[in-house]
Amino acid sequence: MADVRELMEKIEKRLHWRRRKKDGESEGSSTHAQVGSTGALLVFATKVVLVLLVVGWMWTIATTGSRTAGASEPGAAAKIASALTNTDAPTAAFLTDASLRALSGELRGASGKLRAQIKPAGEPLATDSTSAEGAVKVAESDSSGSSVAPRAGVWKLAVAVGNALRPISDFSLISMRPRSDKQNGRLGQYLLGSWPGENGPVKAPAKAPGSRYQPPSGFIEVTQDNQDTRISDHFKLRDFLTHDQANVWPKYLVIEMRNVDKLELVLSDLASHGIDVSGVRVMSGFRTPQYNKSGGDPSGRAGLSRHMYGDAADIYIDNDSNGAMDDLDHDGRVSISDARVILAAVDRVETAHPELVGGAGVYPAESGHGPFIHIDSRGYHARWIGSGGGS
Ligand SMILES: [Ca+2]
Ligand SMILES: [Ca+2]
Repeated sequence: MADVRELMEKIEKRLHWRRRKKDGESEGSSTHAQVGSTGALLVFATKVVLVLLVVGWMWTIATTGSRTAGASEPGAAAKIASALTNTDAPTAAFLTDASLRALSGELRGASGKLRAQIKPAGEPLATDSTSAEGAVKVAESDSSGSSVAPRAGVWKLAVAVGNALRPISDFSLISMRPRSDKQNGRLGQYLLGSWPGENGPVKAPAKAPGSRYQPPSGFIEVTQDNQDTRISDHFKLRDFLTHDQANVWPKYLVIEMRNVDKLELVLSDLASHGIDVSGVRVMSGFRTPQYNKSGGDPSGRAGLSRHMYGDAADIYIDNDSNGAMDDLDHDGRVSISDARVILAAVDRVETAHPELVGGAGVYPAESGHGPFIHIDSRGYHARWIGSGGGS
């Protein structure tokens, strides 16, 4: 029982740390913070009741075998099982729900809003999500219980404690096709082209971290069936596809979750400043080298565009669904100054998260699009006022 108490204390500490971090982000109004935490408590209480009903039996069934088999040396599964069979049922429910969140929490990024992890097929799953209390594993079909990313596709993950697997809801493991599958610039029928460095040296900026200009290690295979996979609270796979080869499937995509985390942090920051971000749109996410070089309108595109490396996005906020940026600063017109409202949020996020530093460029409206902002996480600070299609 002392072990269970120790486990719970550990989990509680981690949860409190996360909560403090959240409260710190929304310091502006104490009334707000109180209302927010009361709301969160209510939601949490509701979750505990639901979890008590749904999860209780899952754990009990899944851990019964290991309890009887390993009675001499009680492992983590047996500890949790004994907590579940304890008469103090709400505590047991809290333990299972809390341990799940503590173990899967790191996967959700600094924003807490990521819903996918992207790995080349065959690579081990994140080791920082493994701890004494359990591990994150694949939770599907023939790969169930594996600690390695399966063949290319979208998979479910689970937290494993002993023999018990509990699926992580709203979260996907996306396994990529390796870059070596690309032949003559193509994967299947889809044309990607060649990255700088694949056929010669790259002149990467000296201040950039070396790895940022390496060709990508793999590609996400996007099908008509999986394109709506959510990778974070506000974004789906399809939002980042290159706008070309409309009739070719599967398509292929590079996404660095680092930048998706940054985008979600920017949206959270804007929301905390009273801006409705529900209508956020990605104008341009990933661009194949082929498209970056020659497709569409290439004006204003950099030879080493971050869009080719999957850590850049051109976004705007369009809550009135007219296809263009809204009047975010309420000056009565839509202009580049509305993109600057988002830029201010990017500045605040980079100050709070220096590891996500990168480029930001604001663009005015032109024929074909309204104002927008380019946001990337290239690893060094860059700012510009743009024209054309973004870099
Ligand atoms: Ca609009
Ligand atoms: Ca305005």
